[in-house]
Amino acid sequence: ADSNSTSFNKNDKDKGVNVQVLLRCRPLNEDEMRVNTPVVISCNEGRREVSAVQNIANKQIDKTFAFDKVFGPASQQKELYDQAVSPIVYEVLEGYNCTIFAYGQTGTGKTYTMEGGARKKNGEFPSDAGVIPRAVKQIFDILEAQNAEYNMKVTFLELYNEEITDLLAPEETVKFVDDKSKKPIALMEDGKGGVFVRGLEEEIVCTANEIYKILEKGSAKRRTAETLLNKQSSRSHSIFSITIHIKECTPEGEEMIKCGKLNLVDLAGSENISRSGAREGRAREAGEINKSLLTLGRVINALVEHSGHVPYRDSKLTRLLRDSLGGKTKTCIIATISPSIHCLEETLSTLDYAHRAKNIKNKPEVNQK
Ligand code: ADP
Ligand code: ZZD
Repeated sequence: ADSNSTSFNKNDKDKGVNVQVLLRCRPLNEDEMRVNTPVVISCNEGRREVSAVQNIANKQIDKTFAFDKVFGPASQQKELYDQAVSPIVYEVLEGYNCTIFAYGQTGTGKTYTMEGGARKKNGEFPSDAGVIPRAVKQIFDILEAQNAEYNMKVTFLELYNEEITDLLAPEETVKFVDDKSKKPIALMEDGKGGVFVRGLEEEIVCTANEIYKILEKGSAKRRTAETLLNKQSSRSHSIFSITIHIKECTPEGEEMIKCGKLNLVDLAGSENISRSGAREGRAREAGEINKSLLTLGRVINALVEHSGHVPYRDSKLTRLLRDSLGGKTKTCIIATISPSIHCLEETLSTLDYAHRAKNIKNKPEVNQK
């Protein structure tokens, strides 16, 4: 049965709900086509399988991995959204917290999948829009069709080298990094096992267009910060979150507030993180080890191996997303890969990592108010 439907009975839920893992393979780009780059990945969407062709000692050995859904190189943004993300948005509106991660090597389509093509000057919705703008549009379409009474707020942050940048904070905080006016951002325990980001700007929004403007502002700020601080964007994580409160009346006429939150996470490039943990040697010397990404891998390992201590506290990313990894949030991971032979080693590492993550179980709960 389709495990991401909402038709679980109570017993299923007590045992937990697996993290959903989707695999997306991008097409070869023009340059790769021009030089006839060999393709080593085949996607069978119907069987939900991905195979990597490996030539070892002149023998062709295929490695096949199964996922909850597989999107091949020809898959369009709308297809992935309608099949994989739209059901999650419905759950957010039912009062669940949900998280969608994009995981993969740099250049495989994480940002393309999460953000997609740029906003058009004529205001038209881009056909290559990614998960974030589509989710925003769907949320407002549904709420407006239901004539619902709601309020909504968004946050947008970047995590680079264990430092959080608020992408919605006023401009100056980026321009003058040492300025006294810089608002301190700190991760605080909320006393209930969760964390919150103290000092993070929360923008209250009423329309989809307001959110698009905020995304524009946040993206611009991210780029400025990258240039000024000489950041390498592939090493940063971004988290865009939407929190929605919906007022509802029970059949008895009682007022009820449903609250759901959607976290959309574009992770740093997964290269330099080996299958077992830190890549030794060059990457380590160059200081390229991403503490948050490494810890994410270790948290996943600890969860799937039930090895007792789960090192959530070892990085900001895993502290921020703790509830998405073994907690009450419904989680979906979109793993992205390239079909090229030149990426094979990293691709196998991503396939392995993503396949393992399928074994994480969460215990989703509706937020009660
Ligand atoms: P990442 O965020 O993983 O580093 P990008 O999203 O920047 O990767 O993608 C790298 C390049 O490949 C971009 O030019 C992007 O437009 C293109 N691309 C990625 N995925 C797809 C896809 N599924 N279809 C078409 N083009 C894609
Ligand atoms: N990937 C595009 C941004 C880029 O790098 O330019 S697309 C969507 C999600 C998060 C941040 C930005 C966006 C994006 C956008 C485009 C142009 C200016 C700002 C933001 C977008 C795309 C469609 C609708 C809304 C926002």
